[in-house]
Amino acid sequence: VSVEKPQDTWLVAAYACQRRSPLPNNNQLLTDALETLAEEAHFCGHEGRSLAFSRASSVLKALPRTVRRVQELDSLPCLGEHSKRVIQEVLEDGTSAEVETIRQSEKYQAMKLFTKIFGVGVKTAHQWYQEGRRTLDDLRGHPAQLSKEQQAGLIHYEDLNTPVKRADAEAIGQVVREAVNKCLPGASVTLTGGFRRGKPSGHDVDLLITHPVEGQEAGLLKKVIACLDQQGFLLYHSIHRNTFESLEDSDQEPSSHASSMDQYERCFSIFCLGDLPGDAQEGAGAEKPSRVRRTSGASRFWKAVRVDLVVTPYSQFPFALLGWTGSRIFERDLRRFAKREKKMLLNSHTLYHLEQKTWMSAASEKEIFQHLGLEYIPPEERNA
Ligand code: TTP
Ligand code: MN
Ligand code: MN
Ligand code: MN
Repeated sequence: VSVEKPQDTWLVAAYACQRRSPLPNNNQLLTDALETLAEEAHFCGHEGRSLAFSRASSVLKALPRTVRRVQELDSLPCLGEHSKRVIQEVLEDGTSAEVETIRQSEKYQAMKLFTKIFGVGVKTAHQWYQEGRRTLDDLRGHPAQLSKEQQAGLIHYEDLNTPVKRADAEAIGQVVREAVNKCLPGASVTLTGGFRRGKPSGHDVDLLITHPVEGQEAGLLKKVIACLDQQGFLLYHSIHRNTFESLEDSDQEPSSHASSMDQYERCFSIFCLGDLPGDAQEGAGAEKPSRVRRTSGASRFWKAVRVDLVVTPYSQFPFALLGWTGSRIFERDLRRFAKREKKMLLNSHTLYHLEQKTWMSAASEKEIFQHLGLEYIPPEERNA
């Protein structure tokens, strides 16, 4: 919670999960600069440094108005010397020489280009950079060296790097809802990720699937995928067991909950979202998407869209919802707060009390905040 004090300084809590971060960001110029530094550090494998810049940026997102003078920052947490120096530069000159140098550097640009390919992380991008590759065409020349995922990522590069609009996200949600209900009546589909936080657009569509009768959701993902595939909606898909732990900071995870994890599956996919002129006439739902087979490149009525599907048992639903709504910094700080301040381990399945050695159940996100002794922050204010 940030409160503006009369002497023009702010009180901002140290953990992102204790702050309200609504969407209008009053300090975009500053946060963009800090996020470039965070990204550059990430590209170089300096995760601690990257996180520090991300946290600094996140703090500025919680401020109720635009920063004008660097002195206003004195009371704020998470702002290191380096971040403050860059902020000062941007405040004075409108731009930071360090940030501009990074943005124009060959390495940053190549890393940025490569990591925007679906299925490519920093490690792969860096390897390609070391091998002297710089463009997408450099990669297209060696398709055998690419995973299936990366090949799909290259084919649909332009579409997948065009922001997905909310209407498209809702339309895909509806398509998935219909498929899910065909496979398992009574199951629900919830739009999570950035769209649940109120963002008008995003890089993908995150959907969470569950059924109120625990256990009914087992095996559902495979059926839903088969159903969607049969209807021609899928350009690419791969099913994984939940891999949150390996992607995120794994040091904060309870070690044994394998049995509950077996039912927790996710699918990375690329949807074919289209509006056939013919289909639009079908009914009132002009928004209703329909797949269109790829024919020639000339005039297209379809677009490739990244979709993440996650199936969760009902008892874990609030944890999954909280875990998949983000933002990433908000999630990170929830877990860090739980561990450091409450001696609890939080992930997208459970909350575990380390000292009482008990799992704490929750029927809603609100109950999870309560267990953690945190004021409830609605999704629209989790844009940390
Ligand atoms: P993203 O879809 O990566 O991000 P986003 O929806 O906030 O933003 P964008 O509009 O760019 O899509 O991730 C959404 C949330 O899902 C994020 O808070 C973390 C969570 N998540 C997992 O739980 N497991 C994973 O493996 C990944 C990649 C994300
Ligand atoms: Mn998303
Ligand atoms: Mn996602
Ligand atoms: Mn887990």
